[in-house]
Amino acid sequence: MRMSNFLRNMQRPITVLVEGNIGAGKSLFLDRFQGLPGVKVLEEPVHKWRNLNGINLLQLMYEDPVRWSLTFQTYVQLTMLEHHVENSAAYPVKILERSLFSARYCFVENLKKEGKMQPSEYEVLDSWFKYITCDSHWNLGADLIVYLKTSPEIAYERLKQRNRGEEKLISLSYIKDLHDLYEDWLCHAKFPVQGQVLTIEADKDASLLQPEFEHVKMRINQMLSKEDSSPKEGSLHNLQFK
Ligand code: TTP
Ligand code: MG
Repeated sequence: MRMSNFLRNMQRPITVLVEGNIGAGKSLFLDRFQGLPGVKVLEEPVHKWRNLNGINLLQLMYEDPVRWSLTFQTYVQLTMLEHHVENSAAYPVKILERSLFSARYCFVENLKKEGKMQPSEYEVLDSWFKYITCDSHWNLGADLIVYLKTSPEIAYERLKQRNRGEEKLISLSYIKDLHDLYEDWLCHAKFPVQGQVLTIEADKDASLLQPEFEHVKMRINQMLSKEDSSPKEGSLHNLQFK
């Protein structure tokens, strides 16, 4: 069997992407899934972006995006791919913070629009993206996209409060532009959408999102039950979150 066919035919766990603007509360929402049986939670690899053999690519990108955005987004694309394909055979459910898709449709798109990424750089990155995500290579789809939707002002307020050093240079208009691209992708389907979208109004405090969390668990349970009626090899039967 050719390698590409082998990879395409590999079983993929039920895959949930948690998406939303910077400061939307993705990490806090993801924390709720930690420790659930059969669930692999993969947080966004920001620590790698801040320390690649001692180099802080995130900092370089914010300080001088014209010079560093291609380098940074190339590394983001690699680390996101690592998460998508991480072998989690023991887990029937995998939950990712962000994805290859938001990196491409929101961040890279925005850098190009702002003129911070050259058309030549954008095309090279996009060629890699197309190669990676094209059906014949990896099985990278998703079953559910949980979109934590915030107003840009609230997301901006949160990131100011959390005070991550590299993000001091972020402006409200940058957050607004990212918000519009998220809306273009997940509400208006201006880019391909990989799975069902569940939108959660996330302006309220993260501590108040328990009902929404229960709803996501219920949706995952429904998907697991469907699988049990035609079980995939390696899937756990009767896995129900309580
Ligand atoms: P965020 O997605 O903002 O992660 P977060 O943990 O800050 O979000 P939340 O509060 O919702 O948990 O990503 C971290 C940083 O990386 C942020 O400054 C934005 C930046 N980034 C890019 O510049 N390009 C990209 O493609 C991605 C995915 C992130
Ligand atoms: Mg986070």
